[in-house]
Amino acid sequence: MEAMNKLHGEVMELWPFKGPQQKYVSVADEEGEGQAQKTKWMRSAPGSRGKIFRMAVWILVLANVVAIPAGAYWYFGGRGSQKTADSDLVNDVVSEWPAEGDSGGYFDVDTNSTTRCPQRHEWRTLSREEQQEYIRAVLCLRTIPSVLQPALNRSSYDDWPLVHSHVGYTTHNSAPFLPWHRYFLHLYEKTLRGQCGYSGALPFWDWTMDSMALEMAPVFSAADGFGGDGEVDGNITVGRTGRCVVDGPFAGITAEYYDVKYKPHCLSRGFRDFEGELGHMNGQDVTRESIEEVLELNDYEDFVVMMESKVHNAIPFGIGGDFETFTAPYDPVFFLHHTQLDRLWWEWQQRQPNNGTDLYYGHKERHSMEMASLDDEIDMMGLAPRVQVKQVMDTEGGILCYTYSNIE
Ligand SMILES: [Cu+2]
Repeated sequence: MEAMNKLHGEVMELWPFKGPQQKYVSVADEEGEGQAQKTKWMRSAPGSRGKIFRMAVWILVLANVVAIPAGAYWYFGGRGSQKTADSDLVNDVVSEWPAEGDSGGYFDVDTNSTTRCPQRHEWRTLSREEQQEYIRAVLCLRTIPSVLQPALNRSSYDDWPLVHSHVGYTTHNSAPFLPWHRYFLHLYEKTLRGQCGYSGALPFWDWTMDSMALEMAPVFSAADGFGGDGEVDGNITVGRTGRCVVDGPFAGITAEYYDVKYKPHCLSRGFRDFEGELGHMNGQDVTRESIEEVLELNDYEDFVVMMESKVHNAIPFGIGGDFETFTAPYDPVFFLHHTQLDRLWWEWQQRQPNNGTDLYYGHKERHSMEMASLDDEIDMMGLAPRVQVKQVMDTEGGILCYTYSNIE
């Protein structure tokens, strides 16, 4: 137990806290470029909205909950969708969004379902063709230009770790951890569909099915997944155990950043368990039983804290390499992991009154004493327009339209 805590402590040190903007500036200087981006990404200092606002917010929220579900039609805009109260706001979001191609619609809409929203499925339940199609679309991101750093000749693939390490960073250890990642995933899914012709929904990795031996999970298959552990006996590239991923479709791809430092290196993993033994990961925090304990917490703040500190952290800790820093989205498994976390939040919401769409409490952002509100904005650093937290509370309303396949 002591060894385990020590290792956890070391991981936390790898997740340092400094002003994200300052860090970006230093990265840009290191490269001698990117000046134009700086001012665009300066975030305003948090205001000093008092707690007294919470009551007023609640009234607004209750009024809004009625209007939100109507917005679900947006996703299928152009297919006879209805104009709704939310659609103006959504249209604003869409019009600012870079060219959204027609991707031909989801192949996986559950026609037996009462909802028209597509279902996200577990990775291993996809057909081999669907898996290959998803991998193709993810790799396609490496061929299209970056939205955030076009001058640096980066690709769209680089945008995701950049956003996550700069603005996503401030949402960890605080209330927006779940809604921020929900919007982030939604944008990723939209980009795969709009820019890379992907017609499916985001897959998730239900690690509860692999908790006995996470390293054997199908997502790490070289033939049908995202490749496996870093090279056995390879040189350490990043972090304590990261070594180049040498099999599967992502072998040899370059990650430009590590955490917030410009440090081009091969995509790296370094599986390890709590004892520091390589090649193996501990799954006790991601068993169905331990997840169930977390899902039973009825208070949002208790829930989000446990989701992040226990459930979420177990996977980056075990995978190591790029995944254990804030540039984790370089590892494509990041998105399957977070989609699973989003699914568990969705499951938790369904157990609450009103589908949990108004349950949102805690600190507004990391290291902030200000309290969170459903009116808070989700910042994507210029990758996409800001939206309010309340717009992503319902996966089948507001700006979102997706659901998850049934829990086994
Ligand atoms: Cu994150």
